[in-house]
Amino acid sequence: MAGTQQLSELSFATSNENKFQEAERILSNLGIKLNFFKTTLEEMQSNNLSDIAEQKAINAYKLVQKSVIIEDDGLFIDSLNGFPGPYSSYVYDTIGNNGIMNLLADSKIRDAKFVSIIAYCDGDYGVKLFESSIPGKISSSIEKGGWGYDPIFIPDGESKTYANVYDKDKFSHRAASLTKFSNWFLGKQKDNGQ
Ligand code: ITT
Repeated sequence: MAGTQQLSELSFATSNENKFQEAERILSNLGIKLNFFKTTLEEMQSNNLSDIAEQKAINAYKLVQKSVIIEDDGLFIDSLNGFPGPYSSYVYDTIGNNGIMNLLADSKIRDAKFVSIIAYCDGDYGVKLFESSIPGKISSSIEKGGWGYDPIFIPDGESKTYANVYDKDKFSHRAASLTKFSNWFLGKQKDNGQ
């Protein structure tokens, strides 16, 4: 349609609606329309987030059969030698934020980082990974609001957790990896004349 800018389109395969909603908002501001492909993807057991993300993207492409992204995240806590890291989803579903608080009860050192890997896959290109991480701290108590680990993760430079910061989408681990991805993806589309 004349005068209407066409958004580039692709799917995000995830079981996690919160992840999708944030990613949809972030990417629409960058000119990409994201479709929700709701599914629980098979995840390999590995200590390496990149390996998990790569395999997840291949599994997602088999299902979606079109350009697709997945995201794999991990909360890495320094004093726990990086735990829960690649096991963040399982740990959240089992011991949750209360369990993390208990593990850190005697710990003054509460440094942590949140890592996001976006993995893109299509039939021609194969898989490409985009990784970002945000340093921060585990709070001394569980705040109200947000989802997942939001109530216990304070990004550096902020006094509140992700659950209560003013605009998480502006600087989150997800925003950073999606920005890297969109730069590459929109450039690739331009090169292909789309
Ligand atoms: P998928 O279907 O996309 O795999 P998932 O929730 O299992 O969804 P991950 O394995 O990537 O996703 O997630 C690791 C854990 O970290 C999981 O418990 C998430 O809820 C949590 N998490 C990821 N990003 C978060 C964020 O921005 N804020 C709070 N918690 C987050």
